Amino acid sequence: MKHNEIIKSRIFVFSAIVIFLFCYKVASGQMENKTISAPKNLRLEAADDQTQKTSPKVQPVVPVGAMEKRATRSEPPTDSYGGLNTPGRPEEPRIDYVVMSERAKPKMDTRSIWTRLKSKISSPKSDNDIIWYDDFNGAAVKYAESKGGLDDKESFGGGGKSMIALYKKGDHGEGDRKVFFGDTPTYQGDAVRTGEKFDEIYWRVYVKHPFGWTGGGPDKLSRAISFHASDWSQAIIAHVWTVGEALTLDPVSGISGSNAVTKGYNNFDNFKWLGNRPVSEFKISSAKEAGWWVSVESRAKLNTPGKKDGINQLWIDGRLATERRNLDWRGSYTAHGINAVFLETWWNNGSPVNQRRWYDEFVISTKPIGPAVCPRNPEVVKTPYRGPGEQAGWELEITDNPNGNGYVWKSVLLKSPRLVRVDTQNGEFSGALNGQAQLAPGTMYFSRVRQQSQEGTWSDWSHWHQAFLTEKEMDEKKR
Ligand SMILES: [Ca+2]
Repeated sequence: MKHNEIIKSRIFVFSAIVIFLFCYKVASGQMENKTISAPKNLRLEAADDQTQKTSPKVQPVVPVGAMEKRATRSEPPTDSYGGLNTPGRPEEPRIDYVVMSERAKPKMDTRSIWTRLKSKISSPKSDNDIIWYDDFNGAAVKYAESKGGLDDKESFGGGGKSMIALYKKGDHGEGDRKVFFGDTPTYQGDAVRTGEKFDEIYWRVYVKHPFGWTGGGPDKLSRAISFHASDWSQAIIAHVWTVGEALTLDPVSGISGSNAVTKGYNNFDNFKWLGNRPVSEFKISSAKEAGWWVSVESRAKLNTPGKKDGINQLWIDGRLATERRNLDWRGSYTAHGINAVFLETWWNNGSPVNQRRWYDEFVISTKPIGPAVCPRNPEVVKTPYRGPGEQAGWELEITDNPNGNGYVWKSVLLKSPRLVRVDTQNGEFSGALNGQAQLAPGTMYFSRVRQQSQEGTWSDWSHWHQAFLTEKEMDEKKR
């Protein structure tokens, strides 16, 4: 009996072990199944990654002379700020931006670079008017002073970055860039084009407000300055400021006779304000014009010493928006020219809400700059659809005469979400360009656009806007 009991207990133990092993195998099999099923995709991704490493994708060959035909540019996101799903008509759209010609982009004068490198090269190229250029796309453009960051989700022309003008509720704003040049008595070590004197400059920046922008315009956008002392005393200022939702010019003189009389920065007591006017008709900071990149170009021309012939002008979206003539900006003072330009964000009373706007394509030049230069078959990008349901299509027209009714190109009903190339596939050239396959060289054009909902309801046409220049023939030869 004792022997049998031992055998029985051994059988029991053996059976228990077998059952245990069986259960363990099933359990571990299930676990194995689990662990295999979860990382299956990861394994596939790894395999794909490996494939890409070993056999890179063959890039399509772009035919020589067909650089503008890169219409394969990917569509921009349909909406960065949330769509507007409301009944009724679609909102009146805008052209957000145009894609710039790479070869016609402004190039900073080599004198600027040489000055900064403190090189002794002494025969500067004299056919370049650009004192400063920054597309904020990440190239190392070093400012004497700067605050605030860059946004890689917004850039004029798509791709790249822009400067952020950041507003927290109740704050005056954060973000600035200060450029010193010519005969500046301050920041000489960080200045460009030192040893030169500038009595006239142009400066341009693209400005974009987001959909939903509120509170009107921040008071300060930019200013050109003639500093006359190293303590930042100003002889002349050309302010580009805001009134309500519009822009205005506010020129200031710190001169009496032939002497600069200011002491220190913003020495208001010794300023002669030449008048904060006129206000632009275009309301750049209105809700209606939010959502697209607008070109703002300014000009300051000091008066001939002793004469009242100074000029201050402002162009918005390619049109002269406001101007001052016959200014006595500097009396007969001649010791310093214009030697700094600041981009600014200051909002006197603070922003009513948390928000941001953007600056891009910043140029300072000795000659008129104008809006961005595009290939003669430009790629044009609409603002994201805002309206009931989905977008069914949209239409674009291009004109060289924004005050008339005619157009030189009209699109077919476009089905792409936002981007179109102005060519014979997507529309028809007419009027002065009848039978052509491209826009004319070296010409300024404007665009207007409308969009249609799924239900077939059209928005209003936008006004003529988003001015752009086409490449000159000399640009086209830079292939
Ligand atoms: Ca940019």
